[in-house]
Amino acid sequence: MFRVTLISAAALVLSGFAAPLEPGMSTDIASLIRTAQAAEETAASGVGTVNSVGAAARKINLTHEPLPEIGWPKMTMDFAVAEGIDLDAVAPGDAVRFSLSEAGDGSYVITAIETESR
Ligand SMILES: [Cu+2]
Repeated sequence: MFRVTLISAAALVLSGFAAPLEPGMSTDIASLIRTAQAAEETAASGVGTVNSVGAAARKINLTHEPLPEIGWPKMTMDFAVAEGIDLDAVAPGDAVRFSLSEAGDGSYVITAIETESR
């Protein structure tokens, strides 16, 4: 929902105001567009196994298979999870398929996750 809202806001800005990303464009608008573009792009998708879920902290620990799109080997690590992702739907031991987007500070955030049928 967060992602859709941002993209809609950016689309509104692009269609309703001056040409996009012109010099002199308000920093707020430029930053809104960059945020929407970042949220839109899936940097990598992969599969892994859930080790732990921190629903309150919106973190999940996964052992993921290699992610060739971003050059990562198989590893075990914590991920931040985007707003709107239901962490009650996953539990330790689940095999999952997930998507990542770059958070803008060089880290990656999970923007989609679902259990794999097996
Ligand atoms: Cu990793």
